[in-house]
Amino acid sequence: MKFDKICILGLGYIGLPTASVFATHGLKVVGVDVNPRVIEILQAGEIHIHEPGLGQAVRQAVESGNLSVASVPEAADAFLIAVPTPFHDDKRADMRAVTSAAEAIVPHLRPGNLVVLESTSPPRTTVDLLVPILERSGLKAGADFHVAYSPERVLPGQILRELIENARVIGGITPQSAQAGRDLYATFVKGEIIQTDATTAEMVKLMENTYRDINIAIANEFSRLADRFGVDIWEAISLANRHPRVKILNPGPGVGGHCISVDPWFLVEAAPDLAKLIRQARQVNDSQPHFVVDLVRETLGDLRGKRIAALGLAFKPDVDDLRESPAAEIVHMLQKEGAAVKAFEPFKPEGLPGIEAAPTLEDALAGADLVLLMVSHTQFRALTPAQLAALTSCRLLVDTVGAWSGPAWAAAGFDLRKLGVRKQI
Ligand code: SAJ
Repeated sequence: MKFDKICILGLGYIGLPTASVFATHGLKVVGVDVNPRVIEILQAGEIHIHEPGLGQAVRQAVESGNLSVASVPEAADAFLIAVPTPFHDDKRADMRAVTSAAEAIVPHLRPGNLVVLESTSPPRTTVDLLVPILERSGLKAGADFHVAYSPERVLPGQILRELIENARVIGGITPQSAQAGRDLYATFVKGEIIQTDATTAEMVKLMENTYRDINIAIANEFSRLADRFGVDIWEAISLANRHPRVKILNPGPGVGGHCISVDPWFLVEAAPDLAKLIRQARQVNDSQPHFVVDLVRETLGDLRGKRIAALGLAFKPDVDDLRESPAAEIVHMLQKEGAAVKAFEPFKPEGLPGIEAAPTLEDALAGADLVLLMVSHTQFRALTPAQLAALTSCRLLVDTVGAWSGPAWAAAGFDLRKLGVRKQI
């Protein structure tokens, strides 16, 4: 199938890079977002998210004349849905954005079109939710138009490279739909393109993130065990990983972001009787912030009135994304115990409501009783003991991400405590 024009619904972390890549590969792209602020920012030549290289990619796409933005969809050869699928308070998937995107496509759907869902969704969403909405057009899915599910698999921070290089799974509601999806993504994907059915593709995506969540959960549980037994978890992991078939991930303050901390719940929701290990892993990772607060309390004693400099609020290194961030949760928990926390997040200096944001590292460190490292941003990891010592008189450090190590810290007068390492007294 040949595609000249594509309409992309949702211009967030996935939709915007995808729109710009399609546009720079020669397609006419209409990017649609329901948020007027996003449209305004993009029309002014700016972008609303931080992702390395994205600003330039969007500018190039707009300058090529191939990318335009709008608040409603219009007729096109293909429609791509890349809207958020968060969860409700009870951890059930919130599919409202997918539903309204599908509804917005209906008036523009024509015979021969392709509709692709990229948003992470519970198993069977494409066939049970998306298709019935699209068929309100009076057209028959699979016969009159194609429908496919294609999970995005890109890593925030590396999106533009991974979009092009990663293997892509395309699940069609029919083999012809999968083939149409392949024809579309072949526009820019250099990785392998694998065709399957829609529900398998949905399940693949959920399995990938659940697999990672469970592997991080075991690393976090190991950090608790190491602490109990007087073992340095960072050393133990690096030794275990010398085994040719072992690759333990890193413990940390918890699992955040809008993917790994969310997606496994879609499987739990769909089959609670079967997804027991998945639920347990989620609970382990969700409870990790408590272990960080315990560590801070053990180090500082009663937290009332104590001043803590929190380094990092993002959900992971070198991104500006604060969604589901364990670091932010830890700050709130410390505040509840009476600590005065000043947080410095270099990628989002304004921080979050309810958290005192320090505009600079120096500002966060001023007068601190303890420095709490929660995100392994390059900038923090690169700090030497001498540099930090010059910035603050505080000598009490808690590192929850294994970024700082070695005798130089003690030599510079620091008392460095780490998650998963019991201080031997
Ligand atoms: N984390 C750890 N320890 C580790 C690795 C990560 O605690 O060893 C934490 C991070 O700090 C972060 C969270 O886990 O809080 C998730 O970070 P991540 O880098 O593992 O993953 P995401 O959420 O940025 O992106 C994931 C990726 N999925 C997999 O690696 C299987 C990405 O490929 C997906 O496209 C993305 O989810 C998504 O959009 O679903």
